[in-house]
Amino acid sequence: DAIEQALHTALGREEFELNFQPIFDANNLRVTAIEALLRCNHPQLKQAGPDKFIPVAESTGLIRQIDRWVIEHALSSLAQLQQRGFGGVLNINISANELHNEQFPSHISTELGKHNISPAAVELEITETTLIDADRQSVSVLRRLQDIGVNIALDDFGTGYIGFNQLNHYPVNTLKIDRSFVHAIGNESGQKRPMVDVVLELASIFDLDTVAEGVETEQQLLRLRKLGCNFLQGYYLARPMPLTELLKFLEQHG
Ligand code: G
Ligand code: G
Ligand code: MN
Ligand code: NA
Repeated sequence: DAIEQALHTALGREEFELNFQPIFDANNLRVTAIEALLRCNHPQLKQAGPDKFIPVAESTGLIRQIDRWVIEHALSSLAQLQQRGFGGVLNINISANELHNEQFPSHISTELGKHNISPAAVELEITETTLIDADRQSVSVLRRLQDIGVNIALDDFGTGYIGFNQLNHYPVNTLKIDRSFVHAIGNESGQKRPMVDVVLELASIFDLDTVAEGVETEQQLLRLRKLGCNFLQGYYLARPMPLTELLKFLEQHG
């Protein structure tokens, strides 16, 4: 198919690129983490965006090459950030696919060593829907990743239907609250409190860190801070940007 062809071409021509979006401490608005986001300059994929081309990459098996590319470039960018004094965490999105790849934890370990990066400086994001499907093998891969010392975040949290019990047993450090909950803030007609409050309470029961995604207004920021959300990410605070811009941004906001 057309997207698959374009992915092959893009991989061959190094047409991928990472953008970086800062994540802020909700209380003092310091940058505590940065999420790496994949972009592709191939004309067809630029249009489509990762939402469209990642699923194609997953179904064709190209995702492993893409994930490798992302990890390699994310870690070398993190090494540059650290040289400029950044002491926070880099969040890297990985495909569900890797949870069925027994070699994945040792690949991460090798790459961390190669770039001389401490595992605690990395958080791997997997989508909640992925974890719902988790079988023994994926849980054991996640556990091995945590044993190495990297953090695990559940992305788009609240869009799936993960159970209490699962949350208790899965190796997870952080919940990234889906932006639909953030957008609902202020529109909770007939509800006593916003849904996001329920998610925050759930996180506190399991002693998990919380990141609110898609923060676009000051009202949302103030509300999330008041409700005790730990970290904030969204256009109101900073958009995803290339590394050179990020370095300037950090100089101004460090
Ligand atoms: O950045 P953007 O909003 O276009 O991202 C859309 C989706 O693509 C998000 O759900 C995000 O998790 C996913 N995504 C972005 N970058 C990567 C990446 O490097 N690897 C994987 N597997 N998914 C990514
Ligand atoms: O699913 P994941 O959280 O990985 O997706 C991250 C995507 O969300 C990025 O592609 C980024 O461009 C997008 N994003 C980041 N901040 C905002 C925001 O404030 N509003 C919206 N609508 N999208 C955002
Ligand atoms: Mn993400
Ligand atoms: Na998300």
